[in-house]
Amino acid sequence: MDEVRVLHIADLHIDSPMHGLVPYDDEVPVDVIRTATRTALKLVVNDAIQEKVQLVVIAGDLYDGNWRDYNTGIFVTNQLAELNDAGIQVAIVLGNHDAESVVTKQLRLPPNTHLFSSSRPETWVVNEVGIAVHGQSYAERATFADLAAEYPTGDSGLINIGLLHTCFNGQLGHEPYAPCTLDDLRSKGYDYWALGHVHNYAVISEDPLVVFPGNLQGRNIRETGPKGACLVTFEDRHPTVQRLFKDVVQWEHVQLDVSGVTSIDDSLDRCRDELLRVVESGSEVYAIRVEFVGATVANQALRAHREHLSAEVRILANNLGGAEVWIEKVVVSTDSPKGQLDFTGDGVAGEIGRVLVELQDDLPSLAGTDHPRLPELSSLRSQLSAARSGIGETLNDEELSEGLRDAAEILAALLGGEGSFDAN
Ligand SMILES: [Mn+2]
Repeated sequence: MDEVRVLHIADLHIDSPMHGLVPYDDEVPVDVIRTATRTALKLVVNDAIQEKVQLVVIAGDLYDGNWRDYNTGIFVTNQLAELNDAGIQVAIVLGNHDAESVVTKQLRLPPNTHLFSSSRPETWVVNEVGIAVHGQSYAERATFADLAAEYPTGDSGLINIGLLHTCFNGQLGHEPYAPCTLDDLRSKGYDYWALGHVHNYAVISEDPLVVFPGNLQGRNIRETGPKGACLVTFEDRHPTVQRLFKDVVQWEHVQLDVSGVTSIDDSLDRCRDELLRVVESGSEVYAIRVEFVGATVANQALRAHREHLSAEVRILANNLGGAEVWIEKVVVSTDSPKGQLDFTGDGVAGEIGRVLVELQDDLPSLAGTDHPRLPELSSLRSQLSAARSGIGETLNDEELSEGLRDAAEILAALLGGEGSFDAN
């Protein structure tokens, strides 16, 4: 049998919003970032045509949710039609984000595209290339059944591909949908399992080859690093996988260790060096969160001047040679050199400090409970919100926790005579 080439993609989330995209300056590549999920699909369709693959398999979450309007569907259908014109077949299963009950609008699919049923597992045979694709779509977003268990066993005369949107054994993160075990998958006798749902690239097993390609384009700070498709080449039914990086915007969470620095200036110098190192990885556009970590005497200054720091980092990021960079957020998670906050004093300040630390520690467990501190927390949240944003937006738990920590650090510095609040 000749070589057979299949392109495996998943979790495209076409037209998903890019979380927190704030255009703070004309230089921010807002349009590139906003349309990145679409551009990544266009690039991968071009690749499929260039690489002369015979089949493209899409393992769920092609869409991010119900289409806001028909434009989303028109775009995707046109891309499928380009593959059709090139003689490339396409197999699609629906996942939790684009389950049958979630995406209510529909457009006719081109003749090359097979969308799998959500009511039972199906086998679709691509006769021209001798491939059987086995799959089932999600009917509902919350699909907890072990779908793979009901898939048919493979046809020994064909290359068998299992197409499945699954959390696998549930230990890789992500919502616990359509769980399965490696034994389930192995028992079907397939040559390749094309999985989707987990947004990081992962090879679950070599024999049979079971792969999550990860998403095609990262969409938020939890989806970092290079993203892309998997090109699967079958020689005598034996598959090998090659990753093709197709993302347009690469997300990076830079944890910048500023241990030992003595000023904001020094911290910024270190930040510039680190950003330069990150943008050397070869992408053209980056979305970066900078988090300052480590124990430093500048801790209290960094916390007291968060907005100033954020502006300085954004200026640094705009002068990094070739790459275009959007700084998604600047986070201060530094500590004072002595480590633990010390509020052992009997006075009013000691009491306030202890309450601030306690509230911060309890914050994750406070949501929606009748914890005795809840009224104080609500009051603090609204006052900090007013002070911080000035535009009436309520701080979320993460921002509130940062605010409480800032207050405790600054109070500790005042009590301990750690220094002044000079930015430099
Ligand atoms: Mn999913």
